[in-house]
Amino acid sequence: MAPTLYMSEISPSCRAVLMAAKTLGLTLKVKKIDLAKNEQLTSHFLKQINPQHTIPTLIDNGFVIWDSHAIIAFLVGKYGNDDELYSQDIMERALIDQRLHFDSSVVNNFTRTILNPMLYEHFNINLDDHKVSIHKTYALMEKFLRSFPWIAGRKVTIADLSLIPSITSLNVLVPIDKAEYPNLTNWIERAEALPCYVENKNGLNQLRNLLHGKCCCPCFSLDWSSFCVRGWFKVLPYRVISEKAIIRCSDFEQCEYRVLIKMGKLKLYYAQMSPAARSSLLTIEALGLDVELVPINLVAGEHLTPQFLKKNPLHTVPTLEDGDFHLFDSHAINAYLVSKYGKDDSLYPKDPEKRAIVDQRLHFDSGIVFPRMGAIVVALLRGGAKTIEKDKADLVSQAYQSLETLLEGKKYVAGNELTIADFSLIATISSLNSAIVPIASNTYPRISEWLSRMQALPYYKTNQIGVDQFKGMIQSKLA
Ligand SMILES: N[C@@H](CCC(=O)N[C@@H](CS)C(=O)NCC(=O)O)C(=O)O
Repeated sequence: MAPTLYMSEISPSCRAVLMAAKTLGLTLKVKKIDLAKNEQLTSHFLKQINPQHTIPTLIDNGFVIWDSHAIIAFLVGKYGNDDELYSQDIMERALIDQRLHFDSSVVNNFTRTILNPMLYEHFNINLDDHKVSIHKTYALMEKFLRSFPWIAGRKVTIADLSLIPSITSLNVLVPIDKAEYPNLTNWIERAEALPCYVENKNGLNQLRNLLHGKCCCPCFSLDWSSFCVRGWFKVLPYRVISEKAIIRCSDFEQCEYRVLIKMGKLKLYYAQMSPAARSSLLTIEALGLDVELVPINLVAGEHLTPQFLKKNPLHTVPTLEDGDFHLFDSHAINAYLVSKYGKDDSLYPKDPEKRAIVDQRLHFDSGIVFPRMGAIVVALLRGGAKTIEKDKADLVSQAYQSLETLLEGKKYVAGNELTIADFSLIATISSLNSAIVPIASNTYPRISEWLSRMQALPYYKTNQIGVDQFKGMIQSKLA
């Protein structure tokens, strides 16, 4: 029986799944969900389909999975004929994963904070507030595409299929200038020539038409000044220097980057206080790996030095160095470490259904929980806020509610086995619990039990040390 996809063509994430299915030659039974009518919030949808009430959600022979990235990886694993779209090569896959989490945590946030409020919540958005962040995202894409025609190398991968709908939707809001972003423009043109692009085209046109009445960008004739400031999220500022650290070859026709990667001792650039870095520390401990830990002082700006930017243009910790291979994004790093150095696959199972659930939880952290925490931390640290805004705290509580539901009948977040999804989520959730929105055991009994279970791990201390530092920092900013 064909898998069922709950979707709306207007949503970039749903279009990504449609493009993947088309590429795989897979027919899906499509059930349209109208977000404007809150059809994702009916008790049937919440109880039977997806308690996190997001689309796309896929049901395949009784197996339910949501998050477009997790769905696409699952479909390729189950229905793909070879590893074309999602290479089995550990390094190639790590790069694809990194781009997927870039989509999840950076690009998709524009959907959540600009498009969805405009379309469904009737918020007036001043695009001027977001233009700098959007241009930084375009600039990063431009760098990613400097050496290769596709976003993770020479071939189309699921990272392209995820990013094409997100970026082309952003292009409707803030047009991409060919002179400023030639690589990005060429990539979009290449994407438009793909047979699967038809699955993006229809929804993109619908989005364009819908926004026509609501949007204030220069491609429409409406007046900017009629839109007031709204929107709680700002993408962390970043500067782009070079992608050389990841891809050393500028001529993709002549050279396979994997050949150029020399192996050496593993190094992790980290900050103990950083939840993302702590998830990698937990993974390293669980795998018993010998890794040189290099502390990066974020307050002193050590992540903004030219040397560090060469390793990671997004200047985030953690960043992994494995010989000449550099990888950022904790979720991608943790998956890479287990795939490459794990004695078995228990922390990141190879079984397609189990892996899809772990992937979905990883994207729940990178796309939902972590950015909600980030919005609060940025307001306190850089915005001069002295209190935690109620709207932002409520979003954290909503994420707790989702996690509480996800933990039903499970010891760990993705089932009864410990996985890297536990490491990502414990690092973020324990930080939130310590100083931002405390978790009451009577409201969230399952989360509380899971926290205790995680605290009992022999190597949990590495997280606790950072949580205590994080708590001290947050408390020092609160009035
Ligand atoms: N999705 C990324 C997020 C990493 C991240 O934002 N790290 C923060 C510390 S928690 C950071 O390095 N901030 C410094 C900056 O962005 O300049 C991951 O999982 O690694």
